[in-house]
Amino acid sequence: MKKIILFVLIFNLTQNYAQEKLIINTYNRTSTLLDGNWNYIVDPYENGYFNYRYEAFDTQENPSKNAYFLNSKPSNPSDLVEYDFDASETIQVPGDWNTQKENLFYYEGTVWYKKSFNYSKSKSTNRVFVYFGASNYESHVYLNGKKLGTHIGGFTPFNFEITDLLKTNDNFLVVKVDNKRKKEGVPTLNTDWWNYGGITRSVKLIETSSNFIQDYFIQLDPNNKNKIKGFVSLNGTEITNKKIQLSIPQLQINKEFLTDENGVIEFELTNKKIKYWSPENPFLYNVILNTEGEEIKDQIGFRSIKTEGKFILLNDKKIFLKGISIHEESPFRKGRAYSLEDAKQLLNWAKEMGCNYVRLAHYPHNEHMVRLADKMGVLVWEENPVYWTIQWDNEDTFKNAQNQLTTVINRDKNRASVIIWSMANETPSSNERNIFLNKLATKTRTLDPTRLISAALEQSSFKGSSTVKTIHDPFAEVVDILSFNQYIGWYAGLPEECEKIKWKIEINKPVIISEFGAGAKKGFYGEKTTRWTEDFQEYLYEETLKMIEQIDQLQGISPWILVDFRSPRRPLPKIQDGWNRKGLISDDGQKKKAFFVLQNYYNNKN
Ligand code: GCB
Repeated sequence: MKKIILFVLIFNLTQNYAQEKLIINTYNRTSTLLDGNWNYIVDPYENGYFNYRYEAFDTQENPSKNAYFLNSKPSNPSDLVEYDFDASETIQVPGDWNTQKENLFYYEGTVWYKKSFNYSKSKSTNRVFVYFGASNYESHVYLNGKKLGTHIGGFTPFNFEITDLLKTNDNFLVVKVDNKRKKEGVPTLNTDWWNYGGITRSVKLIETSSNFIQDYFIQLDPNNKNKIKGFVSLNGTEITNKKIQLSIPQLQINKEFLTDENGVIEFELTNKKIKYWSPENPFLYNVILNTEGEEIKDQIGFRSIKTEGKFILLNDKKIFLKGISIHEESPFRKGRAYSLEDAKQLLNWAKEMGCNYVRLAHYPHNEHMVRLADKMGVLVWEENPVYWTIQWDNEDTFKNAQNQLTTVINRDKNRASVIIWSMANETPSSNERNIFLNKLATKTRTLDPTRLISAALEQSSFKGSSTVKTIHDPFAEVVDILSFNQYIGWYAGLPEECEKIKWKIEINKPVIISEFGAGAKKGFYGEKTTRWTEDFQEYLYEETLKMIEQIDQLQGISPWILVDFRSPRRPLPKIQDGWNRKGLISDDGQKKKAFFVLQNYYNNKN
């Protein structure tokens, strides 16, 4: 009995994270978008999920008609059904609800989504999956009245197989999306960004053959630049001893492999003619994988990234990361960004400023960003939403954080642009926190030995001095790149403070200043010591850039931030009005004076 209880307990704890394995590269697969108008019902009391005894309908054998996932209709005029998806309003998917519906601007809670569709498979033996790019924060997914599963985390993709539930006509997909912040969540209750709710990225149906290529990792061997290394894995019931053909025509590579008993091939291909991907020449190879019945294509760049003492080496050459931090906020619509056009505008601005690098803060951004960065030659830092104060001693919180990190690594591990996995941002050091982050770092290294690990840490005073700064954090010993945020001149004193500061960083690793900045309202000018003026922000950039030049190990910066972004922590009327104003570009796309200070610095920096 005890054993059964234990099993049930463990199962309950883990089931939210034991989701179906991710299908990667959904860009180049047979797919049908379910984007567009979906019906929605706002459900603050979760009436569609719980009965009046607060028991979840989806755990009951015969749930009442009022379970929203049943998409019920009265069967006769006397029948009592208290909701109707088809008569309810519609909302655009992808997209956050806050900026689409005025009455949902501040809403944090449950909204139900419903999409009806017909579908004919192209081959009767094929399989079909439903894939969500992201949905914030907890999603329960149902097809034709049956639960497919639950996903936790607002910024990572997930999929469920629907082959056996799918009909040719009148399918209905129902999703309960809940964006209530939770203490045990990742992120937790408090963040400096807007908690946009909803199905925020595209939803697709993906059709595959019965034994299909689910996953692959094709990158340069970190220890040998003449070797391409990795694996391909199949999903299906007949995956042993299957032929997989891997070809990279521009390198005259065309090889056949047989899968092992797990449906996996591991390979190493030596080639002395590999053209390396770099910001100056973002060369992508066409990579083609074939199995019986399926062909998958991708565009993959090959490059090496490592550190040596205080240097970062890209393809064995020293590189300084001229960066900028970016939130996933649309430059056009004012809301969560999701489209290729959003990504183009953000990365074009970064390029215009002279960047070769961006920090995608503080959570995984949509896949357009990294795919475009691959094409445009922009290096990328990707980050896990372990932000400020997480419940370090909560095992479930850890699993959640690890699951989100594992998923983004899984999604983006073939992108040459991505060079750094960031474990966390500004987390206070403690024993539990150190164990938590160490475990994340170890996991990351086993999943991906080809990239560097970092975290945005915080600076502190050197031996109690008010003018000498250092990094004093046990996690600094673990990371490959020592990154920290610092706001001298904004949260601590005025910009003139900068010239008094000395840095004493005793660890011989490359240093990146992952954040510095100051708030400025576009069009507000005045004394350079007057808060919120563009002049103050400009002055802070000038002084900070001089100050950090003294750091001998400095190998990159990503100031805070490219564009103003919404945050409920920023209410100051007429200045902030709900926006963090540290952008170098305003929320309506106008460049502030400091943009040009940074542009000038990058243009003159080797
Ligand atoms: C930080 C945080 C960032 C905030 C920023 C600020 O250190 O990492 O999320 O938005 O400061 O503006 O205070």
